Amino acid sequence: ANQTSNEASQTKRVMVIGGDGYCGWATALHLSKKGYEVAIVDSLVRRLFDQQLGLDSLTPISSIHNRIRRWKSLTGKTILLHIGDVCDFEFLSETFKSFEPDAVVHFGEQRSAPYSMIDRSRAVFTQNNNVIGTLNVLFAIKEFSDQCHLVKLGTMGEYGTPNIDIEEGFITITHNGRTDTLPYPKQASSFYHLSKVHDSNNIAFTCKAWGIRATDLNQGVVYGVRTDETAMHEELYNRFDYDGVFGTALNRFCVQAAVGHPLTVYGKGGQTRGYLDIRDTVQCVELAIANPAERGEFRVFNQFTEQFSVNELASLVTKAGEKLGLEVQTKSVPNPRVEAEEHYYNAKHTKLVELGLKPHLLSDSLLDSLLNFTIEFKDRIDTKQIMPSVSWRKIGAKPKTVAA
Ligand code: NAD
Ligand code: USQ
Repeated sequence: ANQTSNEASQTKRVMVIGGDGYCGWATALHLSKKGYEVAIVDSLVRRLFDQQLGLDSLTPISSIHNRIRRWKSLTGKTILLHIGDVCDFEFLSETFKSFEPDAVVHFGEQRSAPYSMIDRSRAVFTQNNNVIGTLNVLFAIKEFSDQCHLVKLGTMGEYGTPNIDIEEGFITITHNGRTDTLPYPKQASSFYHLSKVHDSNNIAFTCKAWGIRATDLNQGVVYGVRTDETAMHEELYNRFDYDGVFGTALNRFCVQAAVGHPLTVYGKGGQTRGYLDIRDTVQCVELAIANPAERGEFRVFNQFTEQFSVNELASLVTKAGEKLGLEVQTKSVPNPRVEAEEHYYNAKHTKLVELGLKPHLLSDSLLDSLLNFTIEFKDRIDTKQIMPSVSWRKIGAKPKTVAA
């Protein structure tokens, strides 16, 4: 039987790695509100990328210290904070020994596909940061908290766009008369997405070899910004990326509509992906924690609620914008990426629903409030950051153009 979050929250100490980021901050607050003991671990490297590339969140975001102080003053709840890099094993060991987590939610990676395709040094940074960081988390669990459940953020992009249905992690294949259930084939299409494939393999292996319990959440593209907790005070606001490096499809389109920039559909726009509302990200992570994997089990959940093509998103934003009196145009931008622009896509996503996920589907009212939110912060939009600046084919050709 599934545990309810109330029962589970009595005992659970949850370490949120990457808890200063977009998904991590919303999740840390949600878990704290639900009564979990939360410790945020973050190197703050994401704030540094913004400074290095001259980018900024649409929303002004407070320092992590002020965020946590504000949360305490509003709710009386304490969130512990450990600033450091999970690639530094000494730091991670101390953090594990002092906090003794029952569960670790690992969001703490370099998560932008374009960032990983800027040049060689960013490609190497991405794979080093992500793969070694996760490997260190696995070693820390083995050495210091071997009952601890790892909830790891993966990506739907690990599967690519095969011409058959996508299963949740595993596929049963009959070959030359014999049958086996095997990891679903991976065809990632950026050095970032590939880092997640490498992580999944390392996690699956340590579940077998050491009996680690792990859930790999293959998340789709997240949209939205407000959750119940981040909406409580401006110092709790979440980040909202709209630039060509860290901004993701639907969020970018809303900002573009707000400033009258044509929606940037890359290539033919038939690229189809799984999407979810950030309010469902926090719900899914809590469900995974409340219903942990068994010892030695490597579970994979596909974490998204609906599929859309880029063209469908553009047309939804156009309609929603028109209702608000915005004139929204779409422009086909030469695709900076190497990806299929017209393809079959049908991915399963039932396991989180079976655990109790109640999805917030993309609705007119959500699009309306997201558009109004972007309009509210319109003066902060730097339109120079909107067009894509990183090319998959010309990687490293002009490394300075991104910073300029
Ligand atoms: P984000 O960049 O906003 O947050 C990531 C956080 O991790 C940042 O605060 C960063 O400083 C921290 N971090 C990075 N490397 C670290 C390290 N070595 N040690 C400690 N902290 C480190 O990203 P996000 O959008 O919140 O994504 C969180 C996770 O969810 C990522 O793993 C990402 O791949 C995954 N994901 C995100 C989306 C999305 O649409 N945003 C979709 C699918 C999956
Ligand atoms: N796209 C456009 N126009 C834009 C931005 C994107 O057409 O202005 C297209 C892209 O070419 C791609 C699709 O939209 O085909 C999605 O791109 P994205 O930038 O929204 O998302 P992606 O690069 O895949 O990465 C994001 C997160 C990443 C996460 C991934 C989930 O940054 O951390 O892993 O979504 S998934 O897409 O399921 O792999």
